[in-house]
Formats: sequence, C-alpha cells, structure tokens
Amino acid sequence: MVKNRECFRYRLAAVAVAVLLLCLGLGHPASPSSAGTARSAQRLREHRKMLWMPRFSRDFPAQVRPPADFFETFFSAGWHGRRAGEICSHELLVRLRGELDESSARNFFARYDLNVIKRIPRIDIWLVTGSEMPSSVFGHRLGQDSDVLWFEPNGRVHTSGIIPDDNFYQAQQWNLRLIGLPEAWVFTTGSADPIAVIDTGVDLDHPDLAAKIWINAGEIPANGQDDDGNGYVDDVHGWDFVHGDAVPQDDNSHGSHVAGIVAAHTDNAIGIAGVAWQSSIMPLKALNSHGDGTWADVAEAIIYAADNGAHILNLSLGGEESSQTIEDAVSYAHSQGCLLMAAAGNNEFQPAPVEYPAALPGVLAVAATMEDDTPWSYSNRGPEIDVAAPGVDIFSANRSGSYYLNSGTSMAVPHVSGLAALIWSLQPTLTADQVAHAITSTARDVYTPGWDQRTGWGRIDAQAAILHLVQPRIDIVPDRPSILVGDESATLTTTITYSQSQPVPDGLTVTFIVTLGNVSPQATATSGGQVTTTFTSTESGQAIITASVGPGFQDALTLTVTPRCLYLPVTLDQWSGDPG
Ligand SMILES: [Ca+2]
Ligand SMILES: [Ca+2]
Ligand SMILES: [Ca+2]
Ligand SMILES: [Ca+2]
Repeated sequence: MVKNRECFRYRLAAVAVAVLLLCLGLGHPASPSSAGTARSAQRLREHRKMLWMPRFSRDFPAQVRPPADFFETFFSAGWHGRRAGEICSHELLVRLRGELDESSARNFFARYDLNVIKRIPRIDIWLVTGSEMPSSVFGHRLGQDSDVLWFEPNGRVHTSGIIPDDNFYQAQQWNLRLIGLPEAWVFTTGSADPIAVIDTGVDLDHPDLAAKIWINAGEIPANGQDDDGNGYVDDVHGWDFVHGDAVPQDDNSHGSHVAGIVAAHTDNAIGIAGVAWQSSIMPLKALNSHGDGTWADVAEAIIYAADNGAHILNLSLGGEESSQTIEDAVSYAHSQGCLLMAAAGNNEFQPAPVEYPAALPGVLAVAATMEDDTPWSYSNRGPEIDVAAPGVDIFSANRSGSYYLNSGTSMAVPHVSGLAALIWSLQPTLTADQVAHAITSTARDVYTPGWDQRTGWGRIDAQAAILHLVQPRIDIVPDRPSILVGDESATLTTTITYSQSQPVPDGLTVTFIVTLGNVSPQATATSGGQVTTTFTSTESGQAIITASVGPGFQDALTLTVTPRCLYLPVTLDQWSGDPG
C-alpha cells in the first residue's frame, strides 16, 4: 500500500517536473550560444535546481531528459568557471537508484573512474572523487546511467558576513571570526576617527599600517613650528613621549602588534585584517624599546589623545601600583568624553590582581581568553574585570614590516577598542559609558555563569553588540495561505527593517532553518532589506520556518503540507440487512 502511494507520488512528481520543464523551455534544445555570463549563471541556477529532481529515470517521458547542452553548461559555468571557489572540484555527491552495499557501490563507481570517499548515512548519498576533473562528456555519461538518480558537485559552505581579502585572514585570524566581526562588518567597518594607541610606538612604514596613521591636519610637518599651538612641534603623526620628538616610531614591536589588531589596513589583499577598518591610528609612544615607561609619559599621552581628537584610548599596558598622576589623567580624559580601555595584566604567578590603569574607575579592564573561550591562565583577575577578548596566539604586525604571533592581555585590549570604534561609527551620539555598556551587556557569558572575576561579563561579541544597537526587525511572509497541497511550493518574502533610521546594508545574510522540507539555508538581502526564498517539501506535516539575522533577531512562520490525495480508511464495523 505504502509502496503504491510512493509510486503515485513519484508519478505526480514526474508530471510536475515535465510541466515545469516545458514551462521553462528546457525540454527543447538550447538556442545557439550567445550566452553571456548572466544567462549562463541563470541557466546554472535552473540546472542546479533541476538536479534535485528524480528526472534521470527511464520511466520519465523523453521530453524531460536533460537538454543537449545541459552538462556542457553545467560544467563550464558551474565547475570550471568563476564559481570554482564554491565547488570542491574533484568531488561529486551521487544518489543511486537502488541501495548498494559498499563493495557494490565501489564497483559501480569504478566504471567511471570514481573512488568512494564515504556514504552519508540515512540519506544514502555517496561522496565520490575522481582523479581527473570530470568533463562534460563524463557528466553526460553519468547522467544517462539509469542507476543514477541524481548527482551534483560537492559544494562549499562558509560563515556569513564580510570576508576581507587580506592574505593571512583565513589562515591566521581566528580571533576576528570568533568575536563575530564578519557579521558586524556588514553593518559598519568604522569611521576615520582616530584610536590612540598608547604604547611602544607604531611602525610608521609598515605596509599594513602606514596608510592608517593619523594625520594632524593642523600641523605643518618639519618646519620647527607648533603650527596648531597644541604644545607639540611638528606633531603630524602623534608624539614620542619617551624621546620627546615628533616621530613615534616603534622600536619594540608591541605597539605595532596592538595597532595591527585594532585597525590594520584591511581588505587591501595583503597581510592582516583589523577590527576597525576605517579608523586611523594615533601613535603615542610612552613605552621604550624594552616595553617600559613611566606614569608621567603615559599620563601625558592620555591627555594628548583627549585633547587632539581621539575618543578611544587603547592602553595595552599596566603597573602594579597606581599613581595620583595617572588617576588624574584618566579622570581628565573621561571628562572629555573618552573611552579608555586597559590590559588586566599578565602575571605568571596567579592569581594576581588587576593592574593599573585597568583597575581604575572609568577604565574598561580587559582580560584575555583562548580560542575556546576559556580564560588565559596568565590573565590577571579581580572585581575590576569588565570583559574578555581573545589574547592568545594573536597574529598581527611586527615593526619590521612583517607579522608575528603574540599573546597577552595587551592583545585582548585592541579587540575591544576596535569594537568601540565600530559601535561609535553607527551611533556617534552615544556617550563613552553607553559604548562601554553596549560592549559589556552583549558580551558572551563564558567561564562560570554570569559575571566572573576572570572574564568579567564575558568574551566580547561584535555581532551581538551591533545587532543590539541596530535592533533589526524581521518579518517572514508566505505568498499563499498556510496550507500547501502535495509538492506545491511557497514563496517566502523576508523583510528586514531597522528601528534606527539607517538603511539595511548590502550583504546582510539571512539564515533559514526548517523543521520539514527545504529552503535554501542562507540568502543575502538586497539593499532594500528583502530576501525571497522558496519553500518546498515532499513530506507532509507541519513546517516551522525560521528566518534570522543573528541570535535573538528572528521571525518564524508555520506552513502545513498535506498529501495531494487523502487515503481515508473505511472500516465496516457491522453489517446490517441483506446484501441482496
Ligand atoms: Ca603641534
Ligand atoms: Ca610644524
Ligand atoms: Ca591588510
Ligand atoms: Ca562568566
């Protein structure tokens, strides 16, 4: 009985496919190739869609066979062409008509010089590989084999969001992905406002930093005059408080590493990506070539930053004892609307208390966490800790124009500084305390539940921080009543709007989850904030479809899929009268 019903369903599917193919005009030979890229891509999309249907069966009418140029188009546009990055070039996923055991399947695929990599359990799909790039001739042969139900190239999937092209980004910068920056960068990559890096200086000639160094517009370089009257002669690129000159060149590497994390030249095809792409770096050298400095120099650097247009002060430094001078400098910068963040400290004898200035009120104290969000064992702890950020094996700039790995709470701080810059670029009217709150209140709780003295409110989460700022609203609406019959499809329109007045950015990724049936797992919103997707199901039941742009920002709808023919069981309980 069940089998018959399956057959009936397949026949229905066959008719539906035939109608669809005829509607699309795919049953006819393709017109001579003047096919431009767009048309090619369109055909590829159609073909990919068709691949999911059981249309290579012998039982199907001749007109639903693939058009003559099907495989040629498929392999040239989809396999060898510009979408190559989306496809595992030597791998196919194949569904066979019958269920074969492993050795029979190996024999079957050997006829096509394909080796079995594995079978995906439950859904009976084989992952196979060929030593040679399959050609259109090959594809045609495989497609014509009546034992093959369908096949498709093994595709690649990736996280959503903006992927910068810097060549070390994918291999080395796990830290940026971990804190949700690709998703945050869709909304903002920052503004040009400077971030003060109070440190050992910055490599002013580094290929990933040189173009990012702050320029003091009011100062004429090298004329021996304090043109802008700020008390510093020729301070075009900040100041070196250690040597008392206008060249805050890094002679240690620590400052370049920190500067690279916060705002390296990003998406420039070289080196690394930074957290805040657009921000400029105000290098203020207050630490010498050994990484040591004095409270006097640090305090003066803080005041310089506050007076010369920096609202974010990165202090990847600390001392065990406080000083009135540093407290006064911090208070002054705070009164000028600055947000200061500092390193908790790296003491090998743990537990060790939070260092200064991180331990001061009005300074965000940053602890370091590992790739798995556990606290770094050397990271200082205490009641002053506000947040944590990645700080171990961080890849960033070296002073000689190169790059290196470094670890410490110093490396954690610039992640937070960069996030502050992203937040402020979206909402410039926020106060420093509001920016700090946006960071701490959206941090991901790690280590022990709730605030804890090793990770504070948790590891920073740029995606969550930006989404909470923007407060997107998501509405998912079907194009038809909520009941689908048989294999009917529904078009779902998802609209994203902001409570803020900003337009929805290009490239915002909407993720779909279904409890039954199919819908493409991700789609990218157009600049109008809309995404259209198609829902289909070959099974009956209730499908809950959730559209989300990030944790907590989602909408769901329910569709009911019913069989096309209902089999109503009829039971004769009793028989009365004469059957006559
Ligand atoms: Ca000056
Ligand atoms: Ca000058
Ligand atoms: Ca770069
Ligand atoms: Ca915690």
